[in-house]
Amino acid sequence: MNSIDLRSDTVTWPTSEMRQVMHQAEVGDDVYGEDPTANRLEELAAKRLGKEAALFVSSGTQANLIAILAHCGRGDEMIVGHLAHTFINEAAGTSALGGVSSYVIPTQLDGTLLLDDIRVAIRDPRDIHYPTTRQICLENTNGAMGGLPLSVQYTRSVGELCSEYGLNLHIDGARIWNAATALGCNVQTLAAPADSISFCLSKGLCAPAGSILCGPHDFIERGRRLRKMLGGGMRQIGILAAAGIIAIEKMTTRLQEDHDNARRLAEGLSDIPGIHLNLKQVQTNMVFFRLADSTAIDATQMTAALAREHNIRLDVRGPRSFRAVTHYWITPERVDITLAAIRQVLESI
Ligand code: TLP
Repeated sequence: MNSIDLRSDTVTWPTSEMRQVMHQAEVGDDVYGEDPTANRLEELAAKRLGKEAALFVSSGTQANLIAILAHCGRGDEMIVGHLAHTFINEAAGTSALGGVSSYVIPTQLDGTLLLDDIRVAIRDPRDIHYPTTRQICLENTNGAMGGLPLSVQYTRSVGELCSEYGLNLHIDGARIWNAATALGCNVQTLAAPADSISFCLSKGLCAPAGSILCGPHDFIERGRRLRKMLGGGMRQIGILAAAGIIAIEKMTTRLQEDHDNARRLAEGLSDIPGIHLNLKQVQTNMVFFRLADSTAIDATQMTAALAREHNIRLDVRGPRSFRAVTHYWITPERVDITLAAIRQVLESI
């Protein structure tokens, strides 16, 4: 990777070990259930997440969509945070394709949804005016709120609320391994309160494509049909699944390095005049920061200068704000190069 690309962990290239196993992967037609490598990946994922079964799907968006369509029917409703990826970044697939209504409540600064807000949002099933509440969606880590991990205790409390009202809990766990790493807990413990959980192989875990959806056998069987309906039955996917196995076996155990690099970046940024950030918000692989109002350039001009002059890429998140995401290809040296470049751009204006 020649540029220093901090826009997201989705930009990660597969490792050389992944490329090797992809080359040698045993394959079959996965729509017939005959791809041995895809089957191995699904078994491994289900076991690691502590769920009965798993489904290999094309993307995090598809995993969430399948989960929601498998839990909810047309006219049903899910409760979701206003900054949840499922609500803002998935092209409204749940309403466009599933006729599922979203009851949107505020995502808090720590990425949680308030239990009181959830209670208010749950519809009275006896009132025929309302859609039927079926599901609550959580996101762990929360991508729009600094990549903050939701604790085991919080997740359990939402799980208990779901049991009380007979609702399903789906966790968009695109970065659940980052959450488990940051919290120092087993990923199974974080997944336990959820009826279903998705996670991405293609982000910090470096696989070139693919996500996993986990849950009970019958739910995954419904999901397999929905995946076909959505055009996601992909035949010889063992080539991709082989990289996914390395992602789970090898890449989930090294995420602390990415978190340490994010902290290194955040601490360095907080020393640069004209940059504001909240160090407490940096707990995983994301750093959200902003330019002081007095700075003569805005975020778009700053990223253009960094790209043009230093081959460094940042994600613009607002007129003066950015997101930087660390990952396998961002070493401590690359963090230091980035800090020096940002300092240089700001000093030159
Ligand atoms: N997130 C991407 C962008 O779409 C914003 C990113 O760069 O962070 N859930 C969460 C929490 C995500 O952050 C993402 C991707 C997804 C689901 C969707 O995954 P893909 O891109 O595989 O569909």
